[in-house]
Amino acid sequence: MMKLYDFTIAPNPRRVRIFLAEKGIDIPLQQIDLMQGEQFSEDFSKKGPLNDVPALELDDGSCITQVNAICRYIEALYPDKPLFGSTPKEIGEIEMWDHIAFMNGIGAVAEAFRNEAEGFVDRAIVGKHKHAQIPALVERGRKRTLNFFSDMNDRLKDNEFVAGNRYSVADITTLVAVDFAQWIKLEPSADQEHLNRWHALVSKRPSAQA
Ligand SMILES: N[C@@H](CCC(=O)N[C@@H](CS)C(=O)NCC(=O)O)C(=O)O
Repeated sequence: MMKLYDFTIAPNPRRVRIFLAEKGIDIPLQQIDLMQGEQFSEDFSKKGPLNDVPALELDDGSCITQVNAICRYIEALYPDKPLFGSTPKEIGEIEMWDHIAFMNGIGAVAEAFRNEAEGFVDRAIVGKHKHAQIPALVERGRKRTLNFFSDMNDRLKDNEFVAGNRYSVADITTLVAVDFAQWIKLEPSADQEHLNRWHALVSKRPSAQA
């Protein structure tokens, strides 16, 4: 029986929950309270190298961490309704846009948030190593987030979904990035009509509630 280590309010575990919901797969969840520092407990430290969630525990007790790795494992187990594409071109394009959404979307918001939030002193980078907050990165992260909105608005002008004409894991990562931006009080502007059209569309899918 697999188990997913999760923290409901955190953005990265939500990516896996949405992925599972799209696939119609139910996996028991166990909360790791990041605000209480449970990710640094002796037990959870054995689960993966970065003390982060999500982490997927397999039947043999081993764990896979990192959203992309977990979702690829699930996709390999349950290839129906592929979310990483079917043809070589689709696979390449989905990977490309998923990576962009993680780096320039989730990465940008995290940069602004973690370098400012009080609870993240010396925790500006995920993991057990201490990294001081750098105040200048707050403004940079915010600027990068706004650039991400603008780039995705351009992308979605001629594409129904982020990686083309079908819903994929790149939509999941982009949705979570846009919603995560609320943590730094940013959202797409009203005139970013393509991004707003797409956001309303993917938010309506039942999986978005996961
Ligand atoms: N690159 C990682 C990102 C995971 C990540 O950043 N997880 C956050 C929650 S959204 C975390 O576990 N943070 C632990 C901490 O802040 O100490 C992945 O793909 O899974």
